[in-house]
Amino acid sequence: MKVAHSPLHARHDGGKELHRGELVPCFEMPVRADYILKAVERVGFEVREPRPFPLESLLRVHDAGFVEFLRTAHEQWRAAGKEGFMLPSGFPARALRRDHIPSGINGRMGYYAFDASTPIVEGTWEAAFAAARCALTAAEWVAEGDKSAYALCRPPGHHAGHSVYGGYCFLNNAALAAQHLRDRGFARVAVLDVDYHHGNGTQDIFWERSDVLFVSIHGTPETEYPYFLGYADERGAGAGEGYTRNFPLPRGTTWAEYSAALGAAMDVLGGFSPDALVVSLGVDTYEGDPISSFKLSTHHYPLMGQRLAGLKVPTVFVQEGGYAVEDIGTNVAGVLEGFLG
Ligand code: SP5
Ligand code: ZN
Repeated sequence: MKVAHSPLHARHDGGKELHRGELVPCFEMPVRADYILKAVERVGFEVREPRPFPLESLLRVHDAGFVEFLRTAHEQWRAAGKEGFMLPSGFPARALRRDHIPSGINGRMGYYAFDASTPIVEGTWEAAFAAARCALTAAEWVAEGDKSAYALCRPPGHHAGHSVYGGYCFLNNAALAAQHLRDRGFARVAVLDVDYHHGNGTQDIFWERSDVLFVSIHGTPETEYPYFLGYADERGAGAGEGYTRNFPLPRGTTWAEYSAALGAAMDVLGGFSPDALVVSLGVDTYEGDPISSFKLSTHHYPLMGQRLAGLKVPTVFVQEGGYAVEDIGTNVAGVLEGFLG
């Protein structure tokens, strides 16, 4: 399996996130990618740099003003005389919503962000754009005939919507891969999101579409991030009604319970008869994860990969979360090796 990876990911570093009322170093840190890279090299995968997809590629799933904000946010921050990482402190919540985009950097940031745990630093744009290119490149390899490919993306993407960022995500790498497969002729594309957190961004992007099925298995938003989306009754709208499916599970979920939900998700995927599959591969379902509470063990990840292979369609894996850094590589490589059989 080929792996798309860019060293530019390391430019997204040095920010802090608001966690339990305090600013702490980000759980989503560069060393995550280093561990994954080592693990995929150890099992013999070929690592390549992404192709130079242009900025316009991003506009297939993202709003132009949003992309322009991300590209220039830190410049605007510095032009306002500030330095270091940027975090928003005010948001257009329910009573304040009138869809005006403030010109000042703080209001602008709050307009596009949905949490205070996703700092922008000077190198964030470069890293996020490189990650998006990794996802597009992996999708392109599959369009060219590879049966599977892995995009080692960092920062992750599944929380980023059409015009919002949050949850450590800026550009939606998995959605870009899915859209690229559509654009390259795969008529029906399914996205399966196995990250511990609901993929609200991917859901947002494909909410009204019937050509891209979105299925997510995650910790229940009643208690888990992102809190406001990911409930079982969210099933898409308009032409997309029935083409979004959510499987929320309680804290403490074990492999037995997870495996049953995965079976139900696989049935939905099989019923769609996809021409290609994108897997939003977060391994924060791991028992050792510092911010999550499922109980999957390292030996369960190859079993997950094996199950996904059962769909027998070209598959693009896109890296999402996973914060138990020392085990992240083994767990990711486990899924990929299990898939290859
Ligand atoms: C891509 C991805 O996995 N993003 C996750 C973003 C989660 N951010 C906020 C997490 C809040 C976690 N609450 C911690 C409880 C610790 N026991
Ligand atoms: Zn996650």
